Amino acid sequence: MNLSPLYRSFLTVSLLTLIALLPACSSETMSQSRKPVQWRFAIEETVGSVQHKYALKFKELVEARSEGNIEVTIYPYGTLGTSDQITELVDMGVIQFAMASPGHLGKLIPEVQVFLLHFLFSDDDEINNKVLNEDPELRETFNELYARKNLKLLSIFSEGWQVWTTKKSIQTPDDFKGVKMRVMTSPLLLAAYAAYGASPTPLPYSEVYSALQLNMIDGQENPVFAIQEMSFYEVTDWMIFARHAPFISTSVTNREFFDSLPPERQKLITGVVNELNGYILEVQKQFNRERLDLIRENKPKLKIVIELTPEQRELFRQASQPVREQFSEMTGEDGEHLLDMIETKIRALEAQDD
Ligand code: 6CS
Repeated sequence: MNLSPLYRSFLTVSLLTLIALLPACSSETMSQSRKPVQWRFAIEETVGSVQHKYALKFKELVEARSEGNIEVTIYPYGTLGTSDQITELVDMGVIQFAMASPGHLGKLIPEVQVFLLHFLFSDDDEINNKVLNEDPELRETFNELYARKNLKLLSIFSEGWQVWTTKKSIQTPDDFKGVKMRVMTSPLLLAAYAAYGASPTPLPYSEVYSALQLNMIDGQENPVFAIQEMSFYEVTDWMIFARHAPFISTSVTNREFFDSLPPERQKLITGVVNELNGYILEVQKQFNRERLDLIRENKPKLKIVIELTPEQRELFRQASQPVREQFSEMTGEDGEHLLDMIETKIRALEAQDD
């Protein structure tokens, strides 16, 4: 396999860390020895990110509510591997908790790619949050899809709007012609950018900066906070807000591990993650706002388009519609039903708000 040196060293570090972890693998039986039970939580982002804040709050609440009987260790991105590898570690039970973003998880659970469709979600994050976390029918459907892969879905949350950083100005679908756009690894994202005429290039998160620097790609998308902390703005010239899709992530645990827990521990976990939904919404809004200011300060020359005109957005919306058919082809009737459900529920809540 032709792996880049960065990726090769990344894999080596992951493997070594994994080996170091294995003998200490936690289990509930360890609680009998009065030592706190170890729960491991891997995130797909670095220290200081939205996912890190989520994991820190999870740790704080779980440790306090278990009165010191549980200790949570957080593994930031880069310590255990790529998103795909982290999901595998949860499936194997090596770690108990992780973030699993649909941008990567779609390879394993195609239906979660509904979260990647452009111009589906509401401009109002509270509405998206409500539909994704409080609608029993939708949650039941997703719970079942995750359970088939030995995962228990804990929560679904937005980390803010995806924003394009590119080497050239992109304001209409025509501008995307021939642009090598980095996407996460779920197949639907290839379809989403091919629909605009771009050349989508799937890459793990850790390789995006150097790929931009070496001109192997011409652009990428991520929420503002991630663009700042991964320094993607340093190696691009434009930052464009099209409000085409939110970056949605999910937190998960190993299903067998969760099912083996006593009911009060299960309740502890579900109580904490439910509480985190409102918390993380405020965190992401604050991070995305503050870090845009930091980017501006650090690179005054960056051309920032906030945001495309309604007419330009409409061109993208129209060009994105055929991708829904590709989603249906990838997921069959169940996926179509899921898409219908989400769309109907979001539009109904929007209508109530008007
Ligand atoms: O672009 C990515 O691959 C990553 N972006 C974010 C904001 N979180 C995790 C994901 O893997």
